[in-house]
Amino acid sequence: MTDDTQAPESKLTTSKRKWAEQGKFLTGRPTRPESDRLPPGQHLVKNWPVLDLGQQPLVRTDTWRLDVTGAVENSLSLDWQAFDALPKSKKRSDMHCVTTWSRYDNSWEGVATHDLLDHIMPRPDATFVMLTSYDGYTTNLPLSDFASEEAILATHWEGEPLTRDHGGPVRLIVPHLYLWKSAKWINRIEFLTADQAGFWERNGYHMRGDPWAEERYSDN
Ligand SMILES: Nc1nc2c(c(=O)[nH]1)N[C@H]1C(S)=C(S)[C@@H](COP(=O)(O)O)O[C@H]1N2
Ligand SMILES: [Mo]
Repeated sequence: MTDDTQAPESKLTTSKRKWAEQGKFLTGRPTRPESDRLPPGQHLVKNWPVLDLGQQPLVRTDTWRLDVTGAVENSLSLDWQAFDALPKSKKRSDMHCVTTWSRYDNSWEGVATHDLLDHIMPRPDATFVMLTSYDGYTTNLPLSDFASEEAILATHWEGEPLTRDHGGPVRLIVPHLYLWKSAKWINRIEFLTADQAGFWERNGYHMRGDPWAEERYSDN
C-alpha cells in the first residue's frame, strides 16, 4: 500500500506484536525481555574476573564456621557438617559487577538463603543483613534481597567446588544486585533492624546496588 496514513499504523502494530511477544506491560511473574538482560553500562565477558581486597584467605572446611546472629529467633553457629546437612539447591543466573562486566548463565549449587532463613527465623523487626567474611570484608543488603528466590550460599560453580580466589568454600550469590554484595569466604550473617554500611558502602558505593537502576555509587 502507498497510502501514507498506513505507515504509522503498521509500525504501531509491529511494536504491539513485539510487546505482546515480550509480555510487555504484563504484571505477574517478573520475566525480563532478552533485550533487558544486560543492565545499562555493562558489557559481557566470557571469562570470570577475580576482584577482592587483595588478600585471599585459605579457609579450610574443618575449621570453617558460619555464624548467624542478630535479630533472629534462633542464632546458629554452623560447622561444615551442619551446613552440609542443609537442603541443597541449584540455580542458574547472570552476574553483574560494578566495574561494568557481566557474565551470563552461571550455574550454582549450595544452600538457598530461604532454606537457611527457615531455620533461623528472622524476627519481624529484622530488615537488613550485614555479611562478614574471612578477609575482613563486610557488605550490607536489605533482608528482602538476601531472601530472594535466586540467592544462594554457593559451594559449587559449573559443577566444580568454588575455588579459593572466587570465595571458596562458600560465598553468597545475590544475582539481581551488583556483585560486591555477594560476599566471598563468608563467615557471619548478622540480621539488623536498621541499615548499616559495609566496606564499599562506606567508601562511596550504593547501599542497595540494583544494576538495572545503575545504583553504583551513593548520592552524597
Ligand atoms: N570477602 C570478600 N568478598 C567480596 C569481595 C572482597 O574483597 N572480599 N569483593 C567483592 C567485589 S567488589 C566483587 S566485584 C566480587 C568479585 O567476585 P569474583 O572475584 O568471584 O569475581 O566479590 C565481592 N565479594
Ligand atoms: Mo566489585
